[in-house]
Amino acid sequence: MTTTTDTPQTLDSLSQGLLDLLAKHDPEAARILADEAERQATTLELIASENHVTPVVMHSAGSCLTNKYAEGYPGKRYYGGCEFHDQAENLARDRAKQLFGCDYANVQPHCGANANIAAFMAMLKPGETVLSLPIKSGGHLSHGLKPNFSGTFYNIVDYDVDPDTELIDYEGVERIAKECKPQLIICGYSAYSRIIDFERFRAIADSVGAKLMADIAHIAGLVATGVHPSPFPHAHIVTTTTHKTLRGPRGGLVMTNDEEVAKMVDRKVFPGSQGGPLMHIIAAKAIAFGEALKPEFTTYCQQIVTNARALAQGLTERGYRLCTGGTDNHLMLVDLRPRDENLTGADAEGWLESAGIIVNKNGIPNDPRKPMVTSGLRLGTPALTTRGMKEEQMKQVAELLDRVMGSNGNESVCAQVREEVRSMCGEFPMPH
Ligand code: DSN
Repeated sequence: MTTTTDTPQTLDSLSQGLLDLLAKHDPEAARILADEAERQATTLELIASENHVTPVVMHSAGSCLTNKYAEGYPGKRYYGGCEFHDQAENLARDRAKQLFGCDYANVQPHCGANANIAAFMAMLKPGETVLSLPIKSGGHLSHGLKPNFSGTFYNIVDYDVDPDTELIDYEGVERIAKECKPQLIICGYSAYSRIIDFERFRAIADSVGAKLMADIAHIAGLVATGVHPSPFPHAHIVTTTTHKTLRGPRGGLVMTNDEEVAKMVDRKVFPGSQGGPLMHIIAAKAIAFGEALKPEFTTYCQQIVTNARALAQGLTERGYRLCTGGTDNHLMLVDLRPRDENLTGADAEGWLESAGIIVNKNGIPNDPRKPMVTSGLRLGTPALTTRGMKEEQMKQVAELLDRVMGSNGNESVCAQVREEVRSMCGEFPMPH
């Protein structure tokens, strides 16, 4: 068992203070938090949808605003005592609008899936048709997976990536849209490494009288800083999470330029699908958006992409195949089979974790293996870039990844890599 005194020095002072307090108050919970802090500080985080927030964002997410009910919106609450909650929500809304260059923002969704529930309810009647990319090809479960609310209450039609290039098949999207006449077309993905052509999607939507929804959960930070083109003015509605490349607290956000859509979104978030907003998280969103408006955040996002390209190159040189041939953003989908046809994503994920490298297995387009096995890994650079790593470290990470996978998870190789990872993490501490 790790005690709080074993917590790495990279822990920020407020986290250390909390752990000290908790060690007296609830040692069992203190141990869990201390162990997780140590895990994060001493491993390489390559999950494309994760990041390390700054201490101010982290601790604002645990502030006194958690004590308050504030159902409603600024100036129109169902509870008294909301003066500062109104200010916090207005600050978050104004900064979101400034960051993404749009007219309306709802900062209340608890997460990305909740943002998408509100967006579906605002744009569609139950049973209407949605054209989207399925999860097996890089889409998200809230874009139409059968057991999800989206697949349960709406008529979902799939488009796909081109089987040869693995790029979005825009001609296919257009052809299927003309056939199925959807009310809504969704673009924006969880495992797609290339630029999304929002303008082309809008032209397709217009040609069939559909609305366009862009879910920029993964690329939000890149969009906010101009490192990826913006879905505005093309999309009628834009949803996102706030905790991936945007590096805010875990949460969701819905944006639009259309006043009527904005009114519907507000109604569908509250009371449509949520009750009391998480005001502590909304305050932390405001603070994270403030960070993202600073010039250094643009430099950070540019480095995320530079790092992704360097990591991609390192893996390609070692015999792995990158879906679509590479990356334009923060992530890459790695086909493991050319390196070793028996290598699975599930095996690689387990071996790498034992070596201190955290990844997720991920199906590749037309993957013959099941989703819990897969032939691929999805890797992303937002978290390592937050720690200050650059191209040189990405080459090193590619070498470490290959050493583990090339050894078939050999225990002594994993143990040796674990030590090298620990020492790299010491050189590149967590935000503190
Ligand atoms: N689960 C997230 C991801 O990893 O991409 C999407 O919500």
